[in-house]
Amino acid sequence: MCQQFPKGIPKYQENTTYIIKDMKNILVVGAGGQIGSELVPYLRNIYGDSHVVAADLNCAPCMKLGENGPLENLDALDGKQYAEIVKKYKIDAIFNLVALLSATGEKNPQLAWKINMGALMNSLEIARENGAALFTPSSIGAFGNNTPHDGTPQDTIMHPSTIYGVCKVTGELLGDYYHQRFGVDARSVRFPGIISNETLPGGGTTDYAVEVYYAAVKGEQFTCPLPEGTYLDMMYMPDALKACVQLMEADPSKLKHRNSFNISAMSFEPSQILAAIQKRMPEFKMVYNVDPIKKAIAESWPNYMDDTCARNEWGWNPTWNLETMTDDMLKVIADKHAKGLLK
Ligand code: VAH
Repeated sequence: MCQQFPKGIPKYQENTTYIIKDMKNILVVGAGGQIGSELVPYLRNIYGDSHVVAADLNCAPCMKLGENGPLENLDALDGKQYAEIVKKYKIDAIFNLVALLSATGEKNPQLAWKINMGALMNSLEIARENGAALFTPSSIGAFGNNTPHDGTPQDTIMHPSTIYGVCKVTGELLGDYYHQRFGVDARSVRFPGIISNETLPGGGTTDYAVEVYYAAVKGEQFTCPLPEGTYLDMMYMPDALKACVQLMEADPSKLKHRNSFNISAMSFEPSQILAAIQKRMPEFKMVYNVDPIKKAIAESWPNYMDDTCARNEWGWNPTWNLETMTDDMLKVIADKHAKGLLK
């Protein structure tokens, strides 16, 4: 039987000796990305700095992840190197965050498939060979035009129109297959667009909802690539991080689903995030210059998902909404701006 994901110990305190019966070791692959750069410190705060290994193809932008814990340079497509790192650190749980996102994928679908699926297959095989649990996120991108857009069901038509979505649906099927066929403890959530203030996302259709805050703080007019009225399911990073740990720590006997759970937090369209920012910064301006590719992708995705299964099977319960997120995003980004830390 594969080992379960480690139970979170109380908030990790430095210089404290923990008698940790079954502390495990966690590897985050793609640690330098939008999610990984915040998931690594979040996990280290729970499980201990030395128990969370950060790995990325390009460690240069995420060197600070190596300041208080292990950091490895890893090409997730190199199965041999990947397996060596898993054995070196006696890894029991892997978070595979490697992906070319939706808009980038449409520019080079063949490369997107190679990277997204190559990294996933290596992750699944290495998890199988080493008895490690595996978390690989899916996305609202796994749905398509013929899926109900409002209250998108947990179990429904999955017919995405992007290579990113095709990779996500394939990944969900592979995760469930590896669980049923080999007993791999593979779990996953379908993330909405994630909004954060640590590492800028790259090449996503939902990136506008991050970039708009930076423009506001810099006093710049923002050009929105999606048309007014384009609703999308969105989530603030603290809720996304909570979901990663909550799902991986959930009692497996309670899980009727595994790959992959709908999780939802808020749904808004560009004029609503504009209004939320203008409530705090009345002089902020936004104009529209619609990107037809991003428009087509966004219109094929859910306005909001039904996340009842996640709530019932592992206690999913988001805490951030557009108002509280806007307050926090503007505060954190303004602090960075004042310190000259914005690129
Ligand atoms: C993208 N941010 O836009 C990613 C995400 C739900 C969207 O997967 O591609």
